[in-house]
Amino acid sequence: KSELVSFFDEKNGEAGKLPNKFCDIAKGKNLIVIQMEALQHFVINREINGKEITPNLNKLAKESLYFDNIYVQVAGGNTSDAEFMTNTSLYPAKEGAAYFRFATNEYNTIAKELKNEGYNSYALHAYGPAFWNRTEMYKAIGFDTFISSNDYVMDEYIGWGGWALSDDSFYRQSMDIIDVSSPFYSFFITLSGHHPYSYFEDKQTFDVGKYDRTYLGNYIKAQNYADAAIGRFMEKLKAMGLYENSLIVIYGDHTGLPKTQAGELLDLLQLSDSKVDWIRLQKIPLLIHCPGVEGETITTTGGQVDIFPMIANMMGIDNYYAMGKDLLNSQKGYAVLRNGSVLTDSYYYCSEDDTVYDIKNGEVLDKKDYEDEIKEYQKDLRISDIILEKDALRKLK
Ligand code: GP9
Repeated sequence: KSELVSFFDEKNGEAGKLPNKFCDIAKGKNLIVIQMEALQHFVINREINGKEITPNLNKLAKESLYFDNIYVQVAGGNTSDAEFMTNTSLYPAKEGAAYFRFATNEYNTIAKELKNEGYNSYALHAYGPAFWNRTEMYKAIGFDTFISSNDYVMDEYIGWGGWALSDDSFYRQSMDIIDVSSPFYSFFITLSGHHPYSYFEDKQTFDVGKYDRTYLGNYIKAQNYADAAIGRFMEKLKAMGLYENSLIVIYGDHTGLPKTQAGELLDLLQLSDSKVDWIRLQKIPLLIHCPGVEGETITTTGGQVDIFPMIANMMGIDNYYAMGKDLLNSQKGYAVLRNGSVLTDSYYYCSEDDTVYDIKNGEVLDKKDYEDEIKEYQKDLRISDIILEKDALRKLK
């Protein structure tokens, strides 16, 4: 207990000394979080044959706080780990999935904090509610309502090999369900970008050139569709008068192209097969759109565990026990991965070969110069593990 108390006292004490940009700027606004399936960072602002893969997200990124150095931190729980980090700012479980192993724990969450402010909260996902143990875990996260495939009319199938509800239909039906007459937090989990991307194999929805009928080509078509659906959803929010009255957060949950499919991707991006090139591809885009805040690209290194602290600061809610940091008010950026690897603005510590690399040029650096800092960052995993395994937040409170 004393280790946890002093960790959070020190962390919050340090954070309290920093300037506080964007504090309370979205207080009272609705919160719309969209976790996009397998949306990787490299598709943003990228063209193939002169055409943008994600024109709608690119446009939105220009009008948003756009974070372009956010590393994927999911582990055994994959999509559910991304949800878990966003809603609790804790790291994924050391083994297995937190959604299964720790579904009865006490958590500090966005939904619970916003409940105190009078918000209704919704988790929306057009798939079976038992998948990833969501029904149970959403009780612990504190969502008031879980809208699942039991509630959607399966009227258009796109993605996940062509048998998951399309993002278009998902957004459209969701907005018919959410009560927008009072403040709400809606957490959308999309599916159209789910592998296999074979639904798009024979579709000519986007010209992927020489990658046509390849795994990469199909992935790009899937993300191009997901982008178009997001574009239509944003237009709907504008028409409903919600766009200007909501904090909108969009990010990818995890990567969609495994190492076994690396060849075509490295070819597209003209990259080598080095450790540093590959780790730099393990990123997702993060956009925070807040009415009245001008667009800006934030290059500070972070991870998915940092999303809650930024939402908390902007919406004026508590996040004392967050493991993440507010990247808009941090001096230094870093991301710890579940395997103990560490990424910072300047280096990559790879736990697999116990080596430190320059993040820009891949040169091997002298580990002695970094090991104290690396150990300090890795301590985050230990603290988060104690919280999960001992159900410590219940006791601390
Ligand atoms: C299923 C969806 C996919 O409900 O969230 O999860 P994933 O297979 O990507 O972990």
